[in-house]
Amino acid sequence: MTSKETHPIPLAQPPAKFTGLKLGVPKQLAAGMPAILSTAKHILEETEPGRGFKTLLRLNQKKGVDCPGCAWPDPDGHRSTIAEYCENGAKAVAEELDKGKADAAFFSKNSVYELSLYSDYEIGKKGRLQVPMILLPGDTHYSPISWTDAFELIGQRLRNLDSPDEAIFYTSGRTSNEAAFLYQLFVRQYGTNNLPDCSNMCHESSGVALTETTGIGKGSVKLEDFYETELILILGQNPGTNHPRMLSALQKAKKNGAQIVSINPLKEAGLISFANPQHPLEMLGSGTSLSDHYLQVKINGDLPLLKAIIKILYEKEKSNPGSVFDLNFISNKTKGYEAFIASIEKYDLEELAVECGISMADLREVAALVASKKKIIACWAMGLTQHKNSVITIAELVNLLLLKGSIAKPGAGTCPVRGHSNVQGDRTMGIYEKPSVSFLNRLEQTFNFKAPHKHGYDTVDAIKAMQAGKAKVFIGMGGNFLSATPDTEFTAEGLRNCDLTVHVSTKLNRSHLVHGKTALILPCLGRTDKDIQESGPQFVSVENSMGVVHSSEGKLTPPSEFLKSECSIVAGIAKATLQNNTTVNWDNMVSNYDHIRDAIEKAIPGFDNYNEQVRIPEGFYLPNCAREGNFNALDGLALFTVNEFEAMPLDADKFILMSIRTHDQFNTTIYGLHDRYRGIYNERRVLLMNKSDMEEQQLHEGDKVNIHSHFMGEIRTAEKFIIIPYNIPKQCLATYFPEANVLVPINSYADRSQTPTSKSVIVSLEKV
Ligand SMILES: Nc1nc2c(c(=O)[nH]1)N[C@H]1C(S)=C(S)[C@@H](COP(=O)(O)OP(=O)(O)OC[C@H]3O[C@@H](n4cnc5c(=O)[nH]c(N)nc54)[C@H](O)[C@@H]3O)O[C@H]1N2
Ligand SMILES: Nc1nc2c(c(=O)[nH]1)N[C@H]1C(S)=C(S)[C@@H](COP(=O)(O)OP(=O)(O)OC[C@H]3O[C@@H](n4cnc5c(=O)[nH]c(N)nc54)[C@H](O)[C@@H]3O)O[C@H]1N2
Ligand SMILES: [Mo]
Repeated sequence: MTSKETHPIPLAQPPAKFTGLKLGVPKQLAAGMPAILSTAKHILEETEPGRGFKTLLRLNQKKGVDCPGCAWPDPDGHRSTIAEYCENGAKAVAEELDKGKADAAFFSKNSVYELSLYSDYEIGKKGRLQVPMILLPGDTHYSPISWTDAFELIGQRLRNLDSPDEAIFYTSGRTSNEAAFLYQLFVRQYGTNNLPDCSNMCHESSGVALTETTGIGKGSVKLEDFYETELILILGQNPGTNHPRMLSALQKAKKNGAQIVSINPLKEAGLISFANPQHPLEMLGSGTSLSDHYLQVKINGDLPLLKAIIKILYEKEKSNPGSVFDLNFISNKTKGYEAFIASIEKYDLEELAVECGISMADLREVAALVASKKKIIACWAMGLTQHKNSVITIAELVNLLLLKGSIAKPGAGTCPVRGHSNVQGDRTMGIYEKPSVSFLNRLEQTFNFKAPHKHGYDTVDAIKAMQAGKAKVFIGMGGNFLSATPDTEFTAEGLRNCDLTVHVSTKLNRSHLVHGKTALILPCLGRTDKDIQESGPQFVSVENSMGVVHSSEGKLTPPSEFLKSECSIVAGIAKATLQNNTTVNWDNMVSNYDHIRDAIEKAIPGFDNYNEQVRIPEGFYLPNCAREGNFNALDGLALFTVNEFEAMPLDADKFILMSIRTHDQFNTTIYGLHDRYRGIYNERRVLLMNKSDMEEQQLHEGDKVNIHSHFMGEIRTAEKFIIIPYNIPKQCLATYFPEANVLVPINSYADRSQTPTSKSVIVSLEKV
């Protein structure tokens, strides 16, 4: 093996290499036949077809396996007899059933530096991890280690820290309720609340805004509400790619008479029309048209847009009180109305229209539609949550719903569409750096110990602590911390500073390659794998985007006999770390996951008779005060909030850049190189730009540019992107993450939620 001196430091960013762009035409229709072909291709190429198709048939079925893709709910009643899966769910399964093996021989052939030269797409194709691996100081290659030694090493390092607050325990959103509960219990028995998670980068802004206004950080709608609603607003979300099963719900809503308004800088195919692959006859036609109005808002123009609509509604309401607003609801169920209305008066409609980039005529049309409807659902995702002012934008959306009495009644409410399949459940289980006192009290009573009450680091603070040498051990329960987080090179410095980095993972990713002085990779079972413990086969449970908790059971033989479940890995680390200083019988918990669920029932409200209820095939709903309309966390009344809009003018040579997902990726996992719906093939290093901006900048299709981001006098650069003319508002740009993360400054995050501003990066371009 070569020594460290001859080996450069592994790369934190994928190499800036082009793969051969082919341009097509952006699509007007989502799913259809190409989706079916793409599903079959991924399953056939990446899995042994028997295993692949067998799993697809059980995906999202009652008592089946929860799709490791997104958190969109499954129908409570009838489920398609073919399968409740989508093209991208199939890709997620294919990824997990990868035929390859990243085994000890693979790691001995490839040094960590050599692996870092691969693209993220290539890294992801190296197969499932097989055995625990360790990288000691000075090593260039990972080598195998036994589970016992790995746990001992972690335990010893954690015990030797000056304070438990020098360790960070990250969670991604695939971790089951059972594993998440054990994990946070271990971390709190160890003595810290340093539990950052992917939610910090995702829907944190929604959680903050909804808790403040409706008393619960979750959405209020059920899937059935889509079938009786009159109007659906979809802001900052690309469901055709990221929540494809949502399109079936939108289609059903349309068939039942609902209208849809989409608010998005890009014309996304999945918001235009949809041919349901579950209904073969639809494949022949042009599909169901979805959006009745499409507002191509400027990036981060949603707050002025919402204010403009509210202002128009208020004008109508003033001339005929009660004709637009639900005055009964406002007076019985809310507070803060007067102050809110007073604040709206001072905005100038024309100025708001300019700021959001939508014509007065379009704003008036959409406002008239909103005025005429009583049951409205608002859906949103990352296009709303990843800006500096995200929390107030979402709070303004809640204001709009409150004015219309469109919350806590059938067919209406808030719908933040969650990302990872169990990100919501992980939070319910206590994966949170700022736990409430009541949560901690119940945990303490259940387990008879004193939990730390001081709040811990969220994702941004965790990175800063590592970079500053204040945190020394990083443990990741799933995820790809390096590539998912902002400011890639800064985060890399933080991880490299650590004495120990540990990743519990299914597949190789770049976070394993940019490592602490000692590094461990602990390979775990995935969703589709059979999990056998002392008492026999186990199932786990998850909570979807609408608060339904249900079971998920993998049935396939795991790809290696050495894999452990996340639950048993947590228990192994906990025992080695806490030794006798624990009130939990970890072996007993893991021997039968019913024991973990019994503990959850005692510690967390809403899980009465958990073991019984979780065995109901369709699962059960958790209580939701906003859905029930009692807003009890807020003295019974939902809150109108005053959200000031301040224009943030851009210099003429600057642009606002959003980093988004292609159709062929799941976050940092790159399934393929196409973005089919946007007509972009075989290339990820692209920059979508308005044609007239291109002319002004004297740029042409195919030109290559470096992107520089500008923040408080600091400049960061992402190299080599190909310009593509695209239908996008002026001064707005789009590219893909994780490549763009190097541009997102560590200190640029949403007020109050600290979510990195991945959708509003101020940049300039340099032709190369
Ligand atoms: N196949 C697949 N499924 C996934 C994922 C995946 O990567 N792949 N990721 C999962 C996760 S963790 C999440 S959080 C979700 C993400 O789901 P999305 O939020 O749909 O994902 P993004 O690609 O970030 O898309 C953001 C959308 O918002 C728009 N947008 C950007 N900025 C603005 C703005 O300022 N205003 C408005 N109105 N719109 C804006 C973009 O044009 C884009 O359509 O998907 C989940 N599901
Ligand atoms: N610029 C920019 N950055 C973003 C975003 C953006 O829109 N723009 N989106 C943000 C969002 S919404 C999110 S949620 C985060 C995502 O951040 P993360 O959740 O940290 O990232 P993922 O890419 O989902 O993690 C993928 C890795 O998880 C591991 N894995 C997969 N399945 C399992 C499993 O069952 N168990 C375990 N233990 N490991 C598993 C695999 O090793 C895989 O490599 O990224 C954020 N970063
Ligand atoms: Mo997410």
